Amino acid sequence: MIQIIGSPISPYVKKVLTLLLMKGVDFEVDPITPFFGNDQFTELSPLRRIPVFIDGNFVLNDSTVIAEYIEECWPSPAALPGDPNLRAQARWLEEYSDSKIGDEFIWKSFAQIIVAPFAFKKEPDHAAFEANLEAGVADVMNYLEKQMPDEKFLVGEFGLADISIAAMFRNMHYVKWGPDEKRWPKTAAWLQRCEMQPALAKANEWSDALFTVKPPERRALAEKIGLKLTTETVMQREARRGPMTVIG
Ligand SMILES: N[C@@H](CCC(=O)N[C@@H](CS)C(=O)NCC(=O)O)C(=O)O
Repeated sequence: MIQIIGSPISPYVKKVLTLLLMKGVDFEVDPITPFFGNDQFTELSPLRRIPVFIDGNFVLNDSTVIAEYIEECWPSPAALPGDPNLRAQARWLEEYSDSKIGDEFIWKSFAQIIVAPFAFKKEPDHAAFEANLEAGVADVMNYLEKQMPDEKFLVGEFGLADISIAAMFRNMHYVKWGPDEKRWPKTAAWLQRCEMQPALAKANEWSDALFTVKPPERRALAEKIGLKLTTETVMQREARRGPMTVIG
């Protein structure tokens, strides 16, 4: 049985869960927040980041590496286009999402407002968050609006580029921000279409439910909402910074 370590609230975990759901692959989840991982988590994830993919003794890190592996093992339905140019474009959009959108939506927004106060007892800087909505976040939105098609999805059928980027928007929803339909109409419409796709809708449903409780209670809630859990967890109670942590 495939195991995924990481809470569905993380957009990088959500990317992987959405792909597995879309391809009908069975999996179990250990829904931890990376800052609450124990020593075994460090063994499995040297950067102390989620997601981690485990299949027996085979362990993979990084959502992009995991997504490529999933695509190669379970090619249907395809998450990347067949045409090499379109495939490369989809990969670029995934990379833009993982790096630039992750920086603006996750580190400067979600992590500052939600994660830092809970995990590291650090007061959120609301002024910096608000200022960044008109700086880094608006830059991302202006770029995305130029990439958006009038209908359907970013690179043809619903796939990895859409999943990676749409997952990031859910974390902005948790800090009570959404795309202005007048300013970025194509992006707002595309996001609605993505969130109606069954696999992403299911992953968002799990994430929304888990977001209503604090990390220590998430495992119990995950079981109630129908996530298959791993028998063991790599969670501990005290928060720790990882080698890549940029908050706290
Ligand atoms: N490039 C990585 C990024 C993963 C990542 O940053 N995950 C966050 C959770 S949203 C994390 O584990 N952060 C912990 C840290 O950086 O200390 C991927 O695609 O998997």
